[in-house]
Amino acid sequence: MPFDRPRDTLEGVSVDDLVIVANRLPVEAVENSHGVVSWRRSPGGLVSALEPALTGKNATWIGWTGHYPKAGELPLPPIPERDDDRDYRIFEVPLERDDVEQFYDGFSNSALWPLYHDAIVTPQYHRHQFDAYRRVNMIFAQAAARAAAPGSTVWVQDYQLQLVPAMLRSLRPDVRIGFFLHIPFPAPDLFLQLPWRRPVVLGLLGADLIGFHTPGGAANFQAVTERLLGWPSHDNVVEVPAAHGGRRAARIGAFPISVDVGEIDRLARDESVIKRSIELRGELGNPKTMLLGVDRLDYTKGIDVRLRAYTELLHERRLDPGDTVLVQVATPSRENVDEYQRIRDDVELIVGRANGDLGSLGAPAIHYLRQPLPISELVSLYLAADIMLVTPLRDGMNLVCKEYVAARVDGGGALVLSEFAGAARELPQAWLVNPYDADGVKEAVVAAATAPVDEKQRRMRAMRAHVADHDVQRWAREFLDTLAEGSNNSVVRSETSSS
Ligand code: ADQ
Repeated sequence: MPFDRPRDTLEGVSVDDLVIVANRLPVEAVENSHGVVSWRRSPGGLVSALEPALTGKNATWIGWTGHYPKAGELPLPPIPERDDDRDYRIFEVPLERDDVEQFYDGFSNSALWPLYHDAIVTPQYHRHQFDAYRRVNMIFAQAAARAAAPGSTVWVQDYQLQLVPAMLRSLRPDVRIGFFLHIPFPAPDLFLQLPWRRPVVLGLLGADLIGFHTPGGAANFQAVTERLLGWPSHDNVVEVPAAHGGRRAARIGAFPISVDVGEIDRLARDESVIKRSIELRGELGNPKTMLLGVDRLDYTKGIDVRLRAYTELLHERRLDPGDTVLVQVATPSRENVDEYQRIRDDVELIVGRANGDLGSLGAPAIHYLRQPLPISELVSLYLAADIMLVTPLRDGMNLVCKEYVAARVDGGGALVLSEFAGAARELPQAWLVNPYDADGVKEAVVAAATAPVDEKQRRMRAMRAHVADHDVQRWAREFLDTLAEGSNNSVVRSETSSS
């Protein structure tokens, strides 16, 4: 019977070997006060999620440093292949300025990102940018093909690398390939706008397992494959014609990502973090109610939505300007893309107007920081905030709301959460809002601010129980276990297929 996978080549070979392929590496360059650049572990969920899976294995992480050579700048020092905190290898994919402009700022962040987020801003489709996307995806696929041991597992991450699974399969049919999409997969009618929809879907179907945050994303993808390719699919499996005849199974599943609950819990109980949270409230003038937003400065996050709602509530005196503060921390992001400059301007206009109209000397209505903060400072802010505002117009999951819940070891706090964040399915006890309904957002903020303490605690208890049981390490384990399980039955015999 024709099988696509030459299984005999796997015999006697360790299948534990794991290669992660992600746009970014798990290390970042930092410069000390003497101008000396070194590498340190990147903060962020993906690194904590995947490190337990990588540790103790013969493992490699392939990605880009986030820098490209600029005229007159000294080159960055080489990344140590291994160091004390890390027992897996790093394999750098160098990107040139043109790649960054066309593949990253261009096709990834000006076409795919807006399209996959419900076309909140108009996606820009340019042939030369897709050509760069294809070229850079091939560079990543070739790097993975070189780094993967025979029969090993390769796990490709996110929308920047959707062509890698099929490219890698053609280079290395012996490896097991997983793909996870960290952003939403849109409704079929939207996705089908994409001029290069077919290569993107075929690229993804090169994987043995394609993971999404929600069942809705998985269902959208399955509907697209049916409409576009007409290949049989059932029970979350698409039957893909295989290179050597017959069919192979590409499985589709929902794996909601989460946060490093253990680490956030540890920080939230740390004395210096607790002390800092008390200090922060003091610095804000010990208001009766403190509201908080923490986001990348991205137009999908609905930062403007919440700031407008809050400002109107102050104007209407439904919140007391003398006794309420809002802190918005927004980390700069993708600043070369026009739409990101526009959202920055919009947000800063709202903040400026609110403070001009409603603030007083030394007591602005909105405290706005456009900077990244260390996670310990974020946890202090989470502990200090009475109400967390998470109002994206669309979000694959949203980790900030789960970080807030994980940090509230005191059982306090209240979460206002957009229905259009993937996390809303798991946290129905939040005050859920439609971010397009300005009055609804205002109602929810007032309801969260005025709810009885026992109601807030009841809601928070339920959310904490869910998050405690579904941490990011569980997410990685479940994806990799599902990928491994499929290796024995991922071959569909041609005569049993239902085409
Ligand atoms: P993002 O769009 O980046 O992630 P999110 O899930 O909220 O969005 O994660 C942001 C992370 O950045 C959080 O861990 C947060 O703490 C951190 N962060 C935000 N502002 C910060 C600041 N000022 N300083 C320091 N850290 C800050 C994409 C998808 C999401 C999906 C994740 C993971 O868009 O939907 O949840 O990937 O799959």
